[in-house]
Amino acid sequence: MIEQTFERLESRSRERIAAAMSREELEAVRVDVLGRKGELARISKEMGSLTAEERARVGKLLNGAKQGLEAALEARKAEFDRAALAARLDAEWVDLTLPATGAPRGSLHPITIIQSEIEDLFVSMGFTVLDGPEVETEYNNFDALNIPPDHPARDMQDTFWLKSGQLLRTHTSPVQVRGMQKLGPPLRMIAPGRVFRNEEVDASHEHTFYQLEGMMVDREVSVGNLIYFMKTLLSSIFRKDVTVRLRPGYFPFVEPGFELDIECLICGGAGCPVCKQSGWVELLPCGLVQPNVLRMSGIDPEEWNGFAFGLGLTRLAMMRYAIDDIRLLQGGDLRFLHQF
Ligand code: FA5
Repeated sequence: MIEQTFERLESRSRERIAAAMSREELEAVRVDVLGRKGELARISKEMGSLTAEERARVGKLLNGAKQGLEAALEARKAEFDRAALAARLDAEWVDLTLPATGAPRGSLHPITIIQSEIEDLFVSMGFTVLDGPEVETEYNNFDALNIPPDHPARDMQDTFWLKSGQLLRTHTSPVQVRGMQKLGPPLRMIAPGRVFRNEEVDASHEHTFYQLEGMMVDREVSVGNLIYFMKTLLSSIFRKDVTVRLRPGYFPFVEPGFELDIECLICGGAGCPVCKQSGWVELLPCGLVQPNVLRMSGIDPEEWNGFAFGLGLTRLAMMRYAIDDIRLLQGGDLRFLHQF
């Protein structure tokens, strides 16, 4: 009986559909049963030899079987889809109630920390913070500081010259010149910034480093005033007594000029590569402003005088944090920088 043939075919196929464990196995069942060379197609081909009445009966059975099996295949496929989705949701599960991990936070560079501390201190004492360009004129960097062309003091600082005839400032002292012209007397200013020298790099020398210039112009400024401000600066940065020594220093723009050295805090004065085994670190050259320097910037030295200093900010950072190699400061190593 043809009906039984269909029934057997359908129930066998349904068993195979239920037993299929993957989309591939399911597809293989579909090809075997419903494909162009499948079992239903074979029956359909044989219908040509039937009578019209039989053909109508078999055709109906054929369509019924086809629709029933197609639905069973779709249902099984949907089961696979649901299982796949459930597995994916399980694997990609995210607990939205967990606290966020947050973006990694940066930290301030040690030189930035010290610079802003010194700025706050001097602002509290009535000083203005000035900025100057890193590309300077020869006049501001040298001439106006009483260092005329051919003066041997020009060789004290190896200069990077630009094709334009300008230069990369070798110190922050040109901002003194700009400050005197901009503010006029009396004035109190500081100017932190980056300076450049064509120098051999070692544990305590960089070609690019930071200084912080300071200047006060008023009536009857004394070396006593200068020493007071320098002491205040050092005790505020180190928050403890540090041993310093003052010795004569030569700079054409100050007279008298001093070198204020600090006992090396890396080795405690015993000698190391940072202090070049001397136990002392040159930190804070200073002095009373040379009258010519005032005059060249339009200030009458008969009426006004002043002091100036040029703090080695990079070296100060090294002393404060006991950093034993200047190259670490600009090396960009985050493991180093994250300590501050
Ligand atoms: C000057 O640059 C003067 N303009 C300072 C000054 C200003 C004197 C006002 C008087 C009045 P000097 O070349 O010594 O001076 O440099 C000042 C400080 O910068 C030094 O004491 C030192 O701490 C730092 N310094 C100098 N060269 C380097 C370098 N290559 N690397 C790191 N720090 C340096």
